[in-house]
Amino acid sequence: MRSQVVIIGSGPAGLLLGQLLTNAGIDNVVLERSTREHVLSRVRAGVLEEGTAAMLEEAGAGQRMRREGLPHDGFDVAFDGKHHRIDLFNLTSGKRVMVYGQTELTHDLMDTRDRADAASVYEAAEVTPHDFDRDAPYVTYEKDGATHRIDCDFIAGCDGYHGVSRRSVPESAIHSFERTYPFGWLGILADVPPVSHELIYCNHKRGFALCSMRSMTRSRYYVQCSLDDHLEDWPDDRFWDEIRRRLPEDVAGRMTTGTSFEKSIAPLRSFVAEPMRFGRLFLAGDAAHIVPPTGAKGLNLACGDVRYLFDGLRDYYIGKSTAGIDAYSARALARVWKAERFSWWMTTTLHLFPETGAFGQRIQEAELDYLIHSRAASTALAENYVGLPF
Ligand code: RFL
Ligand code: PHB
Repeated sequence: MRSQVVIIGSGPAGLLLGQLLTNAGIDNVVLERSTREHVLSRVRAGVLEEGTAAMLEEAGAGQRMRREGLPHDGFDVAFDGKHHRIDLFNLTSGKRVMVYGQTELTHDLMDTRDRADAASVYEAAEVTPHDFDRDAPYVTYEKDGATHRIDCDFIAGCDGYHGVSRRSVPESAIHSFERTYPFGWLGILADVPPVSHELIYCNHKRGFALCSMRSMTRSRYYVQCSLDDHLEDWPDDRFWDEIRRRLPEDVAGRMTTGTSFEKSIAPLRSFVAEPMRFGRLFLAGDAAHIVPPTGAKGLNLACGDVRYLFDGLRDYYIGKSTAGIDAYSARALARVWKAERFSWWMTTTLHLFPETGAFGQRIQEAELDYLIHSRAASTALAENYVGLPF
């Protein structure tokens, strides 16, 4: 079999790239290790930048988001028992974000791909990219007891942090940068109305907390937890008690609690692999970089990579120019590092870091005080949160 582009991974990056290519008449196959149901069962991101929402529209998959997504013009930062609004809309001259779950976005892109009759192979085992340092790359995989081969022009590695694409590159050709954080996020989903119509990011001496949502009847809440914690340590009652202790009293007092139907612990990590192109293999999304979730940047950054990669591939096939694909890695990395900086900064400013001691705590207090009293500081936060331009 032959296809112009083989896409490894059916997450947001792979599906969005696939749809844009399909719409441009560039044929592509998506190879996914898991089942479609498994991909859709992962609860992850919730906040889309305007640029991400616009790309979903461009791909022809934006109808449900337009109907069901919640546009947000601001969010609250809470500390020292009080909360302060960051007015995204006014600080950025009219930009906002869209609260719409990654699960929904993935669902919409899968449905759009089905309608376009584009090829996806789920439960593709042992997916392996070959010869991407030469002119005729190909990808092999196992399915139903047989080995399959797809010859192609390019391979897009959109297979996440644990995928095969980055691991296929010789170690000497890749440079990785990493920071881990000494805590995790315990997150729950519950069918209770959100405590506030906007998100609340909360710094507290017991640790960070975040109030988010999926709809006006479904809440997504997080608390900073220890990396040694297990889900059994956190029955719902303990979760609700803990998050209420961390929130300002007026917020905690009006919080509706209920039975959670999803609960998970995620470690926090910053990671970048450079470069993002190796001959005819491109890395995009979590395959190339990870951010801690505090700035809501992971999914958005994956879509930013797809912007540059799709534009480059379109120029290659339709404009007969290699300029876009040649510039891909440098353009994507310039934006990636800014989002890495922002996510690291938001994580550092809002979480409890016991090892930084009293000095670290005073610096954090000064940072937050400056943030809410300086229009310049609030603007810098708002500008990064709504998303830097592509
Ligand atoms: P994905 O979504 O990980 O998709 C990769 C796909 O590749 C498949 N795969 C393979 N397929 C074939 N062969 C192999 N060898 C393969 N290995 C892997 C996988 O099964 C999967 O289907 O990467 P992508 O597309 O780059 O998308 C990135 C986003 O998913 C990620 O950045 C965000 O979810 C991060 N993230 C958040 N991002 C935000 O923008 N806002 C948020 O609020 C936010 N919250 C989060 C998050 C990530 C979390 N976790 C658990 C990592 C909250 C959490 C808890
Ligand atoms: C979420 O709703 O899951 C969410 C929102 C904002 C973040 C991280 C996660 O910064």
